[in-house]
Amino acid sequence: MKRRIFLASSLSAALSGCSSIGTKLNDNAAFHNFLGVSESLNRALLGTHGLAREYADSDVDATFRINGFDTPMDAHYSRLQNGNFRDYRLLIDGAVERRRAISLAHLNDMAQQSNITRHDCVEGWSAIGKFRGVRLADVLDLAAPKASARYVVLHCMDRSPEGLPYYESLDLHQARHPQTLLALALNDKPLDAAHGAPVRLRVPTQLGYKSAKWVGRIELVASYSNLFSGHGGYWEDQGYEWYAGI
Ligand SMILES: Nc1nc2c(c(=O)[nH]1)N[C@H]1C(S)=C(S)[C@@H](COP(=O)(O)O)O[C@H]1N2
Ligand SMILES: [Mo]
Repeated sequence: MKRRIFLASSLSAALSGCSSIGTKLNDNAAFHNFLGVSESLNRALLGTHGLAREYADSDVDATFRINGFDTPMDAHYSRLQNGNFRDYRLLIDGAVERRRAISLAHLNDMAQQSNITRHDCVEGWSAIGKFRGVRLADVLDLAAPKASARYVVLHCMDRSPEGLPYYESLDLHQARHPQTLLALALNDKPLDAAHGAPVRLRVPTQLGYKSAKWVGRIELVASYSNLFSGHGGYWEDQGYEWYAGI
């Protein structure tokens, strides 16, 4: 535990922030080595099958920092937001038996699950928040992934300053982890726009950048190598680790 905190703060010293380090990272072999060491250490210390620690209500941080790209401001997102997300549909497609387009009302009617967990950003800050939503596993069941499906790709509604869409991926094991949620609420309030309204991923066993905000589409794939730059996520395409376990 101590060692993990040390690693996180060393990372923060090495980095200036998620949104400004993309190009620097690719050239930085020392950083890559360091990240490799911290990855294997973290896996050795905590394993990949355990549960993230859950906290008490009294541990919840008063403010949950906002990080990453700006809230989408395009016509599509603005229209959804102005209509209180009544017209939002979570699309599930790719290697599934049943393509789905699921409304927010439907997601809110499904069995809800909460966890109070710590979000760890690779920049070296953490925040404890209470997330409520549906298990990603339950949502996947609605679409019935085919046997060929190995990864769950989350396509987001925001873009980087260069115009690249944000996306992330999990393998089916992480996607079906009992604490992995499609979160609809943070600290007992519906997600606000800056924290990813109306639906964000919350995966407390992995670093913050895996917890994709503003999720619009979930695609089941056999491999993510054909998507974007082929590394399974926006930050992964800039040189970050894909697994990113904590
Ligand atoms: N769609 C999208 N999801 C994202 C990001 C982003 O820029 N776009 N940033 C990631 C990073 S680096 C972090 S630390 C968290 C921040 O979530 P928060 O704003 O709720 O703290 O969202 C993650 N998910
Ligand atoms: Mo982050």
